Amino acid sequence: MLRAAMFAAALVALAACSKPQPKTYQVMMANMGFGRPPPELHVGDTVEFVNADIFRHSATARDGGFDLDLAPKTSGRAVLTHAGSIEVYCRYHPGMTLSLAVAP
Ligand SMILES: [Cu+2]
Repeated sequence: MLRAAMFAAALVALAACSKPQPKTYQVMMANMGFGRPPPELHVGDTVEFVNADIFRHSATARDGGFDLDLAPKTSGRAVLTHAGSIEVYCRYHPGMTLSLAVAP
């Protein structure tokens, strides 16, 4: 019984090792705009939006994947759940846009 449990635990550990570890990337929001998108994003990674501006902004995915409402000097996180191009905008300032390219 204990042996089987240990074997199962080893399998889980192996599976965890074979996949790249998810990473967290920051995207700044300042001067009424989004900063540079991270150059390399994969499914499972987290994007932390940091509102360094003096205005309230949102980081809203057009596909409905996430919608972060960020007061000045706050931040919020979104986990990337699918591959593809994610278009992001600010609900308060529709001219603020960002495109995230997410690899599988
Ligand atoms: Cu805004």
